[in-house]
Amino acid sequence: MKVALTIAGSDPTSGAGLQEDLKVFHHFGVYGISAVSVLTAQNTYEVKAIAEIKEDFLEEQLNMLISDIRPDALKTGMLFSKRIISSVAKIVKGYDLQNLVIDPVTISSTGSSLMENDALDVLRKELFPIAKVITPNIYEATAISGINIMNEKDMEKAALELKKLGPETVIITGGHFEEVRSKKSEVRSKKHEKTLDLIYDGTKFYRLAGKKIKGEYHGTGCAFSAAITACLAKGMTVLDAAKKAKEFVDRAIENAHSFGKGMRLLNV
Ligand code: PXL
Repeated sequence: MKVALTIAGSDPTSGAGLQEDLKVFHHFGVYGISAVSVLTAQNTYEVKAIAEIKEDFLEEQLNMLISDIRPDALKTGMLFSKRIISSVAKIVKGYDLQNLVIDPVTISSTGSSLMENDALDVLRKELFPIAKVITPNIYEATAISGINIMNEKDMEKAALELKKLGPETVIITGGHFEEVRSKKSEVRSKKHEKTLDLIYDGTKFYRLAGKKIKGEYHGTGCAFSAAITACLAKGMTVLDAAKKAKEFVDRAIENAHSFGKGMRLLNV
């Protein structure tokens, strides 16, 4: 059996973070292991508090784990601070870990900041160059590339900029795409009810289109990047992994749970 590692924050709802990642790994028949980068106190409508894990302790978790069990692929989720990001980069390089998927988590679906202001630059400089895949959504891609994404052309421009930072493949997920566009043009026509994920590997653009499923969902980015990680652990190409991950997340959204008062939780 293949092994995948998640280095991510704890989300007590299990709707995102390492709890969700482990469920996704299991779904794909991959054995999941985890290291906690940060703790959150949250429910389906609010992130109330964030407690940092000391970077030395994160390194201790990772050294204990990886010196014993070597993952076939790994992903990072909410890393929160530049200290944590630097520790992760040191470990990935030190053990020469392959198949690193970075979900550059910066903001929660409920609108809370999940990253310190000065951390984005460290993520760019230290982690992106060693990544197999990065999976920003439109908001994250905008924040990281500096290109305000309002349409498909901007998405391409942002992908070109992000590729320059060193990852092998850039995947910009466009689940929020038509909201940005509709807000701008103040129209919500049927034509806008779609999603688009743009994949750029340095030579070609690939597009994964889907239909927008109404509602507010928590943890879609985590599930997508975890599914890609599991598929890479199993030896798939990035393109096949992305297709499988998209199908999986779409199904999990369609069958989402309404356990709490806020966002719906994916059925992974
Ligand atoms: O969905 C992004 C995310 C990732 N990781 C943790 C989170 C969230 C969103 O709330 O709490 C731990």
